[in-house]
Amino acid sequence: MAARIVVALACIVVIIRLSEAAMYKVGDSAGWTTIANVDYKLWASTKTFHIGDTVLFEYNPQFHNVMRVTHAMYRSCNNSNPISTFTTGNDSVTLTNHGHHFFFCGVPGHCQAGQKLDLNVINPTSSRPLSDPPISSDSSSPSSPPSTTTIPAAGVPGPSPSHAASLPNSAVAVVAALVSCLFANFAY
Ligand SMILES: [Cu+2]
Repeated sequence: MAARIVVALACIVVIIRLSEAAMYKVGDSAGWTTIANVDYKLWASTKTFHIGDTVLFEYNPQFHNVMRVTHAMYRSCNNSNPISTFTTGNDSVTLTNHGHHFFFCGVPGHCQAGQKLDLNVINPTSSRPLSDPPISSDSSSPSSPPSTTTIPAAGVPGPSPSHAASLPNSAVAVVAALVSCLFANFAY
């Protein structure tokens, strides 16, 4: 009985967080570019990303693109086999799972020039009271999981590179969370 209440409370917390999903424009006013010398690592470190949040890449598609890649590809700026590629110049990506999410511009030289982004989405189930503050661990931290290639865009049909997909996506996320929470509750 008590377990059910705990699960139900956890569900409520998760759902409230999902319903407060935020949209972040990568690089703020500079957008996704090489010419403004934006420190995307610094940019990401000033934010706390939650599941359901959306990041928006705004750029001139004549000069840039967005590739979602694994940690290994990110480190080596290897653009040969991206997980997904976005090319519209106005690409929003909804963060559907916790852990690190790696992106860079696939135009030769741009990743090396710093047009790369490592987002860490915090794990809602591991938020403990005060014991360890949510440090925005950098990509080189030894505590990062070995291969966080958990990028199956949970339940969302396709890596929709569409604009204005943020609202429906977060709505889907909320419904999915509700269903899975109810499921978990009944499984007890
Ligand atoms: Cu570029």
